[in-house]
Amino acid sequence: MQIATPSSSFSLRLTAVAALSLTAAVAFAQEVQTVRIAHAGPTSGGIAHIGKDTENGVRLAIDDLNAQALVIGGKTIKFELVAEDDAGDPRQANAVAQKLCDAKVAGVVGHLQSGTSIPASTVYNRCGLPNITAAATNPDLTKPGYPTTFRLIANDNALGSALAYFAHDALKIKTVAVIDDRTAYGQGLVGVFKTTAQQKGIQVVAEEFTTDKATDFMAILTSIKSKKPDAIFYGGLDAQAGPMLRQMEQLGMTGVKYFGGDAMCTEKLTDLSSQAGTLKDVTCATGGASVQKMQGGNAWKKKYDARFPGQFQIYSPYAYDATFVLVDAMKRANSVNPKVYTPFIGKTQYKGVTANIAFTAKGELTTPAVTLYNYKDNVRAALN
Ligand code: ABU
Repeated sequence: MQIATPSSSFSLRLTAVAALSLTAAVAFAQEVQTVRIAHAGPTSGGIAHIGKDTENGVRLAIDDLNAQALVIGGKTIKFELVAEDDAGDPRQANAVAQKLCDAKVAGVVGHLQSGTSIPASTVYNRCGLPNITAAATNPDLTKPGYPTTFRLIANDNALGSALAYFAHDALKIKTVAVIDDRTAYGQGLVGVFKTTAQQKGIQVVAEEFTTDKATDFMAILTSIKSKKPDAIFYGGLDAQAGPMLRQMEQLGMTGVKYFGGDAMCTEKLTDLSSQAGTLKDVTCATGGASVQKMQGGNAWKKKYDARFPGQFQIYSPYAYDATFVLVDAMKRANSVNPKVYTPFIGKTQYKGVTANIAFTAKGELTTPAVTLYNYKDNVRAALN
């Protein structure tokens, strides 16, 4: 039997203390902190398919981030999605924004529409919560220069003028009728298109409006038809553009060129128009590269399609990158506290799926891209 001498008992005690501290250190390193990132957008209503696609982008990013078991501020971070539906309604968006401020989430990807993003951005700025939109394109969003607001896509100045140049230079359009849906997006986009088109010598022969809830466009289309424009420019969503294209076909307006921005430039426009013959007259613009031309696009799309079959629309890769941009700033700040990490977002140099991402002082992309699409054989196809 071995008897412990005073010195061996001392060394046993030391070993026990060392083992205890090691256990504590391991426990400390493994302490898990849950960090909630929100997506806010319309996941109900007429463009729920676009809202869900965007939310899917955040969900996929959170899965990929959790697989990395990131350590920030000495803790292993488990990211969690908080999904909020603003129903595309500015008042509900304000309520959602206040709820997310009160819930102290770490960051927001959203909102999707300009009419919701603009008022919500003021709420987020008040509570110091960073918000990155992957979709809203009205230039007014970044005009206040809130340090909390960022946009990961080209804005309507780029989309509207690219479409006006294409209409004039490529399609030799001489006359156009414009229609907007009375939203911040629709009115803003039509405004940019109209100004640029007129500068190029295109004559605006009719100006009409509808709403983002309308389904019947026969009256305004009949009025426009009587003016015989070469083209119609629509500032609005695919939920209206689809039925409008179908009604144009019913009125014998096949051959009239039809232009619009990113919110109607979806894969679902084909179904929403019931594969109308007028679909072949559509040219629309989105604020980024096509997925096929994005630096990480093809591999990313494969992963997205495997996880969310048949749900891809437009903005999910931008929402995916927006989530990573928030977390990249957290990593550089070594903090998940919005007060600490928000200033790091402005200094982003992030190689994303969509592009190399960096922001201007106002929170716009430094090098935004624009892609034009048409619908060849009822399938959306990039022109550039
Ligand atoms: N940019 C398309 C989404 C609609 C919007 O900006 O309101």
